[in-house]
Amino acid sequence: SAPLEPFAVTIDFATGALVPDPDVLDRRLADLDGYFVADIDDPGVGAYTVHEVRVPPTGNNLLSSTTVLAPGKVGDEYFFTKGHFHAIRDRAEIYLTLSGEGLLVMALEDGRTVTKEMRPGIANYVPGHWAHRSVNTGTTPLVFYAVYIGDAGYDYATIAERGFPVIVVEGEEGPEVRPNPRY
Ligand code: M6P
Ligand code: ZN
Repeated sequence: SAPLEPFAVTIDFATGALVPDPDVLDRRLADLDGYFVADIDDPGVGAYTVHEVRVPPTGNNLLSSTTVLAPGKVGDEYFFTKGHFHAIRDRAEIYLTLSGEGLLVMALEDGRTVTKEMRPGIANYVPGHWAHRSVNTGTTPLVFYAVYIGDAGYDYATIAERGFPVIVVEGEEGPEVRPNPRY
């Protein structure tokens, strides 16, 4: 296909806002119904916003976005993104954290799980085949920039049905990663 024109976007590291910012997706707790162990009190509460850089979603392009994940908990569980496998399973992704703190939970289909710290300056590499979810364990928005292969696509169904093998909860001494009782 014909070359695209080179371009740039400006990223506000504190808010995740892009300039220009044509494609913004808002997720409320209502969109995460059934994802937490405890019931959601207020489905209207905002959970996260995704700001997407607009390029064609093809295998020769890199899609990218910022995600702004609010601090908060449902029961003992910190707010998280839905999480997904890529529809094309082997497609990889990089997360660069811009502000806040959290955990990146990654799981293979056989249930093997790896959890990595997210904080400003850390670039997390998510190889193909690993489902990925970010969790805000802090008290400020967790903001990160994601880059992934354009034709990766989304498989939400597996996570929506089974969840991740682990949950991240507030324990006595801070965040704890525990087995998911419903996995
Ligand atoms: C990151 C990327 C996006 C993803 C977003 C929210 O920005 O991985 O592709 O859409 O996080 O995560 P989810 O789609 O799982 O809700
Ligand atoms: Zn992804």
